[in-house]
Amino acid sequence: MNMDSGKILLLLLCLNVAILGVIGNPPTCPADVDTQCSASSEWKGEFFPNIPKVKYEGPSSKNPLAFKWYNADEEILGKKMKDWFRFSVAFWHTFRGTGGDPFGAPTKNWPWEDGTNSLDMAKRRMRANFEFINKLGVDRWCFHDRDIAPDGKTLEETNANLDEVVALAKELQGTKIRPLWGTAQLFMHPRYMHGGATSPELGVYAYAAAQVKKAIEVTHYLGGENYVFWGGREGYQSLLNTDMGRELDHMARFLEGAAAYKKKIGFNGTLLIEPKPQEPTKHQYDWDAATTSNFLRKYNLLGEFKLNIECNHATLSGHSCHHELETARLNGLLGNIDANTGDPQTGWDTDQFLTDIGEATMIMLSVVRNGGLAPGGFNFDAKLRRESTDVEDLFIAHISSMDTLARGLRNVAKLIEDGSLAELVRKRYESFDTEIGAQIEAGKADFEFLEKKAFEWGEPKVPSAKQELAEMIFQSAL
Ligand code: XUL
Ligand code: CO
Repeated sequence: MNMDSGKILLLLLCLNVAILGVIGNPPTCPADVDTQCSASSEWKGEFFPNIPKVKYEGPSSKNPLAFKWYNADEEILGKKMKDWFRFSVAFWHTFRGTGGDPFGAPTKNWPWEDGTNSLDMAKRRMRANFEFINKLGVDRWCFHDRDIAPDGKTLEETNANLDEVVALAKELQGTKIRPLWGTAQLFMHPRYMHGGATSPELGVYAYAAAQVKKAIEVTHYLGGENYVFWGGREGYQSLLNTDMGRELDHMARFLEGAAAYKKKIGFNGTLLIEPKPQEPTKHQYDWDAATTSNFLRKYNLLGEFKLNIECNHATLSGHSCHHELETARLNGLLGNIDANTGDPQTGWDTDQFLTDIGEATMIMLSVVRNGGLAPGGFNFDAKLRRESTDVEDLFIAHISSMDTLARGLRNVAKLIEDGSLAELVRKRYESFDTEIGAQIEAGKADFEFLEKKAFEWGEPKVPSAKQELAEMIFQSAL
């Protein structure tokens, strides 16, 4: 090739690139590649071009981007798997999680992010959210108002930003996808440093009410099925400067106000309170399921609210997730699960994806006893580890946890079919399946009567609890 033909070829190549740049295919955001997307808010390409729609391939599959145990339409215990779970993607972790921690900078450089919190960026992120949800094959998502749209200079401007992003979300949802729940973020902004509903400052209480009012409205507009209250800053740091009684009364009034407004606008979603013992406050008022149930009972709010049990919050309060689920269920309050898990060696809310099959089986025991969670479901309140930085890790994490919970459900079906665990429990209480047992359970055996029986029967024979046998039966189903 001589010099001239080389130059001509170079010219043709340049022309080709220039023409493609003008009229070529819409740009895509390639996964696992360092390039940044175009800055235009109108950018509508594929965010995850290397990830196909996730399918069920069965337990022998080695494909990390396929389900091995979660088979959405398969019926287990009389319900399709997708209806037992009603899985939801948490916008804040999946699309706002940066990998930053108190000791280090963000580690995630998602190709669609431009490093700003602009309205344009919020819209582009929303498009990524719905492509993710569609490819994962779930029908639900959860959000805080401030994750999805940036603060403005005034409350009016902030509401207008929210409306703009919500309008796009509504369009992208289509007919199938809807929020499992929405919520208001009443913990990031410095105005909420003493709490929202429990702030000693009246102006903050009013601001929080306005924010929740708006968040309920947009959740309703998007067809949301529930609305959550997580009171991250509704608690105290020191009782020396706190009027706890007054703060609890205020919190009850606030929740009453939300319940009244929900009815006023015809929102039929369930209102859910999400217990957590502490972090960020030293002591959060909604410590655990039992504390929150008692709060609802005291303030006559039992008919208006249910609970959203988060597994990592359960372990922080010194309980197992299963204990919290059973406490909520037995009070008729099991509404939703924030599916995640903590770390046994770490004492804070690590929000990890749940991958322990035993724990998943315990969780599903409660869910099956509850007859499912609808209109609640399983929200993945879980984030990638700081060190997991590939776009595909977002998919792998969700798939892995969905499979874990699916195995939990399949194991519960095995335990029920086998029947020996239920029989073991039945046998432990069979002394109450008698005439006198029935009298006691009906509240018809007074202490004089029982004393007579105790004298008559003498020292009772106490049988074994059979815990190890129960554990053996449980293990054999995993
Ligand atoms: C915080 C937490 C929240 C709630 C919603 O620990 O779990 O993300 O789920 O505000
Ligand atoms: Co949560």
